[in-house]
Amino acid sequence: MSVLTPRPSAYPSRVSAEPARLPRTDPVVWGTVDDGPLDEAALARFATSGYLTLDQLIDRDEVAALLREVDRLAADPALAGDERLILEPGSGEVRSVFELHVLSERFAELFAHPAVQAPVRQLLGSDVTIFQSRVNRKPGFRGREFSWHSDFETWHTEDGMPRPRAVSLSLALTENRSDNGSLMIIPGSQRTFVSCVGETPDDHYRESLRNQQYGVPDEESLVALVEAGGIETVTLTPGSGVLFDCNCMHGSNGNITPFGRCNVFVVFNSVDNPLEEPFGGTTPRPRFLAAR
Ligand SMILES: O=C(O)CCC(=O)C(=O)O
Ligand SMILES: [Fe+2]
Repeated sequence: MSVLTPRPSAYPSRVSAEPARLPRTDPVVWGTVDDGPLDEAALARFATSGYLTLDQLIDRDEVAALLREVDRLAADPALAGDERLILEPGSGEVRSVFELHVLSERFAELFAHPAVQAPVRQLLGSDVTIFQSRVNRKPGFRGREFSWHSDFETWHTEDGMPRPRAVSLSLALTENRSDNGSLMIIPGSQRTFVSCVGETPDDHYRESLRNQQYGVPDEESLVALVEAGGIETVTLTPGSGVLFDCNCMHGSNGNITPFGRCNVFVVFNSVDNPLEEPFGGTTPRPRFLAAR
């Protein structure tokens, strides 16, 4: 483990023995109603809740084709042992495939589609680049949970994303039900930065992708956020999606139902928010996690 020199930041994390809740000093919505397809009400909803659902972004045939593409990538012998494939702890099944936009023409085209890009550019008030993409399969009976976290906490501390000016799209390829491990969001949490306790060992990402141990928000902060905003479970039909702010507190339960939950995540970062050196002082993570 190397000696870390964290850099000064408006969003410090993993530098103190005490957790803290800090106000977000940046906007949530950067563009205006003139910049794109979302109306005032939708922009206001995103600013208030930190997320917005988009109905039927793609049709059934495209959903089926994307599911086949995910299966193909997960089984591709050329990718066996590739660090972009993350296995479930225990079962060894493929849990995630990263860098879909590099590995697959079909996903690259999907992420470039105006139906996806236009609302994202509007929310971020600029052109965007893909910071990260992945598919998270959550198989029936044994899909593991994702503990509560803010993506921005990690991207700032470990990847040097300066500002919370990034938006994720989670696109459902299977039904996201109330009981099969759908995304849960704490509405309003995007306005608070939860500064986490602990430090970050270098090169810990391999383990953290399977089981997050750093950048874990404290329970008192989670209680406060939930008391203020509640918890919303984002149910989605196949082909629908949810856009959520990078500092939203979110997570998902395990899946013990027979209904697999398979979602594609793509993260768009503003071109005006290029990555710097990681604020936590660690070595930058590889491109498949944080494209520079
Ligand atoms: O797949 C999920 O339910 C959540 C995944 C997530 O939040 C993440 O990978 O950062
Ligand atoms: Fe996340």
